[in-house]
Amino acid sequence: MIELFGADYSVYVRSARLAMEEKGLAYTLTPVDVFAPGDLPESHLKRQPFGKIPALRHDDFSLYETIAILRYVDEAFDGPALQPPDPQDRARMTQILSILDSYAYRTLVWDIYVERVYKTHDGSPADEVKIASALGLARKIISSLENLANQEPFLLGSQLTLADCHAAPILNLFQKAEEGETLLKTAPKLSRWLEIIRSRPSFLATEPSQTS
Ligand SMILES: N[C@@H](CCC(=O)N[C@@H](CS)C(=O)NCC(=O)O)C(=O)O
Repeated sequence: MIELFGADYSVYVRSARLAMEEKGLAYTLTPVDVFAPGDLPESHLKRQPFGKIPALRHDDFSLYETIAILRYVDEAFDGPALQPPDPQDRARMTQILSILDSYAYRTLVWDIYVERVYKTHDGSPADEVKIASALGLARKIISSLENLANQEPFLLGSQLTLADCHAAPILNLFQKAEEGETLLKTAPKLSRWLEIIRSRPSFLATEPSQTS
């Protein structure tokens, strides 16, 4: 029995779900809304003391931190391997995961997508200063990922890996912002990859219930 705790709008939750979908695993998603007003339930803080999503339970084993969850999902279950056997390819995958966590999530999702698309839904103004200050780093992130992206169809070539699972939700949101759309036009390999990923059953099955 695999239970994931989190919300379908979360890019980190979607990364974990993409890996489970690609492995062909049955799991349940138990809703935890980290952005709901008020304190997070104690039960979630016991699972994830930092108050983030996702968290995973597999029988009596509990785990939090998305990269750990991604690796566990790949290594503990049957199904297609989501990590390359070659040490250099595996290092490349880990490098991409680290770039996504260290730089891309905050810059591309919070500083640009949330400001430009999510916050302005109800007519609130975007923080133009925040967006403008994020653009330099966004350019560096996109050009670095474009340089590291191998060849079609996936980021590391013929095998879909955890790097694809983690990059897809972040870059998918980023492209919805006009700045993201413009920047991704300068990255043909990433743009093509995003099209391929978006048409996969795993991506379609994890579409958030409220899309932007
Ligand atoms: N290091 C955590 C980060 C997860 C994360 O930041 N999740 C976001 C949702 S996409 C969250 O829970 N944010 C709530 C908050 O920052 O208060 C992981 O890898 O799982």
